[in-house]
Amino acid sequence: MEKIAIISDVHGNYEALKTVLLDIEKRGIKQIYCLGDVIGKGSHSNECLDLLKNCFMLYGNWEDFFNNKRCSNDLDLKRYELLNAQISEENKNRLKSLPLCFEIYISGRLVRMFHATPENTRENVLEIDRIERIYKQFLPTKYTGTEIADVVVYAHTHTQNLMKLYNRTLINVGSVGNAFDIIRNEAKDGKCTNTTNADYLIIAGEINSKKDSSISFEFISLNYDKKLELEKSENNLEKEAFSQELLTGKFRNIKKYESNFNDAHYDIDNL
Ligand SMILES: [Mn+2]
Repeated sequence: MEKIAIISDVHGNYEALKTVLLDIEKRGIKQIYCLGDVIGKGSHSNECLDLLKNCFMLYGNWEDFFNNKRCSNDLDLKRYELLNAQISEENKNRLKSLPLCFEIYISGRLVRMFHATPENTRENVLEIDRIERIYKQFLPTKYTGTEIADVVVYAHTHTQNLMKLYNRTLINVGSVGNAFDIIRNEAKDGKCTNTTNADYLIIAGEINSKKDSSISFEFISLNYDKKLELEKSENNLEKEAFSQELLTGKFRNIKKYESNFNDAHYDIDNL
């Protein structure tokens, strides 16, 4: 039985990433996959890219934003300029060649990984969405292979989740450096401690094997030094909003969970 680690949404949070990488190393896991959004929001985008030099990386919405300078307002432009000043030429070149999707067989299952959906890096799929919308996560697109996936591993919404659907498995690995809740229901929500940790996923099974055998998924949630990370966060345009997210686990544009939330999710920005 081999193990792989899947991380995502580091968002320039150096302390969180260091804590996660140390944990992965302690467990003797050699292979790490990163599902994108290494950069942006936090202050240490370049340092995080350096730490992930030997890690397989996919494209997230923040890499897409930076590569293609997708600025639609003043804040975007400032964010772009700050990243442009922080990121080394070598790392900029690396960001240009990231794939959107990755597929691997583990214990006979086709495991497909991407940042948000098999079609783009910025659409939000949440556990409260309609079932057919969630099911679309398994379907092939022009960016993927031609099969329906058995297991889909994605991220983008910064919250860990595992769901079995039509005998398939959908997993959100959560976020290493910017874990939070997009939605909260004050009457129903439990403790929020978990949403301020550094989160990632481990899969154990026969890697690169099409033969059916055992597979398991393990969520890891690690405490890390948030205060130190924030102390070292100079030159950050969004320090206040980012601090609030790190310390309280509340997304800056948090929505109250309403029954009609399904129709509003396209509006969420800053993920
Ligand atoms: Mn993100």
